[in-house]
Amino acid sequence: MITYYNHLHAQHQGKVEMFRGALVPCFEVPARADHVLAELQRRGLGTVEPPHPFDDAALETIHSPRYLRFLATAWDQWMALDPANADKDILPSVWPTRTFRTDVEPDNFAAKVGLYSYDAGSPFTAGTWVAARAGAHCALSAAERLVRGDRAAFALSRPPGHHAGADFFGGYCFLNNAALAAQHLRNAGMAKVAVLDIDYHHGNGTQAIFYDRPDVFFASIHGDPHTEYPFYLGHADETGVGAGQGANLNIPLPRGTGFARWSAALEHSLQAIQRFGADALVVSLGMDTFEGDPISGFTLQSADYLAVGQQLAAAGLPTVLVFEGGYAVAEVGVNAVNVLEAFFKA
Ligand code: SP5
Ligand code: ZN
Repeated sequence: MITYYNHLHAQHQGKVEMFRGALVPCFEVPARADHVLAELQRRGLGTVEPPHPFDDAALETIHSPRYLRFLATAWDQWMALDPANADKDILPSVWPTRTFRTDVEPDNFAAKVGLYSYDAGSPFTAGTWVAARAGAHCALSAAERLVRGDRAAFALSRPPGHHAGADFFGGYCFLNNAALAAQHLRNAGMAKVAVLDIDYHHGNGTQAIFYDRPDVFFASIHGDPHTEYPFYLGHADETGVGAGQGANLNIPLPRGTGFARWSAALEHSLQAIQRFGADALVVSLGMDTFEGDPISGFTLQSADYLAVGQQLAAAGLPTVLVFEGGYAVAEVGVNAVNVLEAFFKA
């Protein structure tokens, strides 16, 4: 199995995020990806390469041109406000909620940041655009391997992607890597693609991107949004709209859920994906379902991830795996590579 490793990921290094009225150190840190890479190399699992280049039109298959222009120029706009901004992250502080207009892009920079985001937990830094774009290229490169006939490929990148929508960032995510991979498979001629999101948090961005589409099935197993981030999407009654009706499956589970129940939800999701008739699978591989995760509430153990890899492999579909969340930094390498090794050996 080939791994496309985002060699530029460390250029995205947020300092602080908002939590309960205070700015606290970011959970989404460069060491996360370093640990996964080190564990892959320790076990000698497949080959590791940097992503292939793609032009920005590839990103427009999912993201709006207006949003991409914002991401590409945000840091320069920030620096133009005050040279002292070099030492600070961009964090949004104002948003257009219900009754406000979102069709007019304001000139004010803080207002623009709010237009293109939905939380104050996702700092935008000097290297965020460069890192996120290379990460998207990892996902596109991995998808291209499936087009060329490979059984599986892994996009090892950060920042993660599944909370990012067509025109907004949030949840530590800027470009939706899994959605880009799925669309790349569709454009290459695969008629039906499924995205299976097993990050602890609901993949609101991916769901929103494909919600009205019959050709991309989205399934997600996650902490119940009544209590868990991202709160405002991910309920079980969200089943798709219009032509996409029936092509969205949410399985919210309560805090404290362990592997027996979680694994049954995975089996249920994979059966739905089989019934849908997917030609390929994109897995949003978040490792924040781990018991030791500092911001999440499920209780999966490291050894459980071997069984996850076996379950995914048993679906028998060409599979792109895209790294998402997982904040127990010391364990994230072992846990992620347990999935990959079990998948690879199945
Ligand atoms: C990709 C991904 O996993 N994004 C998750 C974003 C979650 N952001 C909100 C984090 C809330 C932090 N709560 C801290 C609880 C400490 N006990
Ligand atoms: Zn997550």
